[in-house]
Amino acid sequence: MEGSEMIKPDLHKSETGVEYITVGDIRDLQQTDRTYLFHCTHARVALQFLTDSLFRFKLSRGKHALDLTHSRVIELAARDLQAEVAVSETEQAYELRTAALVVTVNKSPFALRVTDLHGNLISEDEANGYGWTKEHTIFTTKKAQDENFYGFGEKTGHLNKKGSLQSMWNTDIYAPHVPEIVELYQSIPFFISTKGTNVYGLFLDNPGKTEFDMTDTKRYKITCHSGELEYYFLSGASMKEIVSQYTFLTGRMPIPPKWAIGYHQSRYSYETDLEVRELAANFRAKEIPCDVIYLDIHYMDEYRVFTWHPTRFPQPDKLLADLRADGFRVVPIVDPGVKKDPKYLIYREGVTHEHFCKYLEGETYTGEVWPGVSAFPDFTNTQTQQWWGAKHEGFIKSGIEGIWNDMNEPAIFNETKTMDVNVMHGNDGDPKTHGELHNHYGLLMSKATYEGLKEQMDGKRPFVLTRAGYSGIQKYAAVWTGDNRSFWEHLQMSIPMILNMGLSGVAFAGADVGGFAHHSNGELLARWTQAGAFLPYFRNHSATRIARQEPWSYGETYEAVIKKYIEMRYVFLPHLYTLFREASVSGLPLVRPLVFEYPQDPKTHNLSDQFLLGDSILIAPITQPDIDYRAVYLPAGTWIDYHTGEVVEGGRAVVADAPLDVLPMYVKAGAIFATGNVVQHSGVQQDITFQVYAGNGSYEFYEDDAVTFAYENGAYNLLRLEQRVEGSTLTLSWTEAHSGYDSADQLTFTVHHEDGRTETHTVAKADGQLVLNR
Ligand code: MIG
Repeated sequence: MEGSEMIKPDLHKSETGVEYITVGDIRDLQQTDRTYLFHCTHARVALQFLTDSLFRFKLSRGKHALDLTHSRVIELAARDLQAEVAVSETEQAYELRTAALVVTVNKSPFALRVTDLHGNLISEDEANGYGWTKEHTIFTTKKAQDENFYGFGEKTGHLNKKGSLQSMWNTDIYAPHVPEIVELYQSIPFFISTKGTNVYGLFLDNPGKTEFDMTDTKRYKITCHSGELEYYFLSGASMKEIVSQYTFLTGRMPIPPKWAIGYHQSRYSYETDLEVRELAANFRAKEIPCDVIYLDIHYMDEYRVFTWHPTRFPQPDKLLADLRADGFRVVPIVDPGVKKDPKYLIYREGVTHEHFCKYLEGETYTGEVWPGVSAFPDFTNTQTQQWWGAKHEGFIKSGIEGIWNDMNEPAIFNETKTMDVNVMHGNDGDPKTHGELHNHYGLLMSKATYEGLKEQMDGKRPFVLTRAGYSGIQKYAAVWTGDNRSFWEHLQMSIPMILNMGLSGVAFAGADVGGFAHHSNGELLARWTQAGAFLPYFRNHSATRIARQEPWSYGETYEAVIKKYIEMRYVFLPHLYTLFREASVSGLPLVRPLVFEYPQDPKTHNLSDQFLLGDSILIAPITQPDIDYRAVYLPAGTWIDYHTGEVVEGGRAVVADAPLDVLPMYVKAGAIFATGNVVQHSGVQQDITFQVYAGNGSYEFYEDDAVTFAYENGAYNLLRLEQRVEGSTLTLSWTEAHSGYDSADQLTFTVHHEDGRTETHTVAKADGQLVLNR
């Protein structure tokens, strides 16, 4: 007689007829200090609590021992944590209880159900939701029809990823970025789920190809093409808490040098010394602020990395010094491909010291990129990272402080657009195929670059810009969104893309302003500059053989508008810098979708044609041609039109006036933020004015020397300001929360009263208080 053993669901054929093996039932639970290890019919599963609200899940198929080493992207501080967990057992399940969560682990079949301490459901796996075929490991969890999903890094489409399909495989996509393109240059396998007040995050730590299918109404499915299933489950009371935990796990960005957050000008390519000098002179003559000029691939000698073209840039040191004296920094591009040329030192060293990616059999892998046949450094080895980092020595001696990493998916000119997935990576002694580690390549190149620069820059902060990346990229580089086009649709799309990157830990992101490929035009460039001025990374870049895109390219009317908004960038620079510092401490993004601050308001759940800078300045860019008005949704509260001072009650949509020179902006009553006078580059000291919008609120203003790491040793100021309105008075008070950097001993305030009046006062910092009539 056959018992019910025969119809157990742990070994069955999936709908496609492929053999699908599931984890099966729990046979035994073993607890070794911080790990709950479940021995199941066909697998072992480990659960580890890093904090009360954050646990790690790791599966090992078959009888393989579980490798519990954390991947390289998990921060050291997160690796050794352990929460207090109480375990109990019933006939059906084990229950793991912390001070924040209850994880019920069903025995037959193995499945997790996560609730809060009051039994409110946070997440629940499908029965037999963990399984694998020969090719894939699959994980399915229940979801609600009205569940929202955010994050996923650099993706096309709208803000809310519910109902979408996402795939993670760093890809160089030149074809227009459209919603059906699900793989771009970055892969951040992390999302935030929200449903009512229930919020959680899931980080799938897998650098191979992975897919997230949220299209089904009842469940979502995660597929890994390689590696063992490993994820971190993050719970918290708000999206803010989830982003904060995620960046605690994968790291936060250091404060960038201030010049890196100014206005940047690029082109593929400024081809000669003379062209660069003329460009710089033009900015200064026209008094359009600019901090950085980029050198794209033409500066190199036959595209050999770490070289200069002998006739186009005959005297790089002289050029860089002259530009520096005029307040400019120069950021050259560095691609990973090293030209195969036995006479070329970098190639020779790479081969001799085994720094290049190889096949298992020992042959160096080569692929075609700009320099022709090229070899690719194996950045998974620390020694290779160090070698590469050290190669920036010449640049640093010439005064370069920033590097632009491109083509680091890696992009290779062949059918698959990348490296052969069978190439091996040394991986510091734990060899893996390229297919298993693909999405780490760009991350590790930028790590090598950042660390190499930092080591050699004498205490100055390096700046790295990268195209490819993975979770944790925020520690090393800013990210730009690659080859967009000069389409209004791409201006539109860049906003949710950058917002979702911010929710995925990458606070320092931006798109090519004006559009990379395709001809731009004056109106598009003006509108794009308006939006870009308030997004974290602000660079105008355009492709070869298309219309020029410098601010003055489309006539005086447009130039004036573009200039006005680049100037606005500098007016807001002290505030932006403060927000960058906040992001470096908390991991929270500078620019936020409205849902981040107003999650209870359903109108915000997929709103991304407007965004918040910090928590109180609402920016509503124009993203269509020939429009001089638009609808702006103002969440509950009192808002002030930045341009007219008009007071508007929120909780509704308003129509904003937006002739070409107006970017609709609203400030929340109670806000305080720092502004500066217009300067031509960030190296000029600005006079600070605090803009105070009457109401109740507070602000923490940050300042330091803007370029060194001295702040790590306390050389910074943190001024805490607060305003209270009561009866007929507005009381403004401030204290120095930290004082380690020499700055002005007077403070200037411009107070914007509810009735539209403004008044400006300069007072001694030592006063600590200012009382005004409302
Ligand atoms: O395949 O270096 O996305 O910004 O200008 C083109 C030339 C290679 C792609 C980058 C773009 C850059 C271009 N690069």
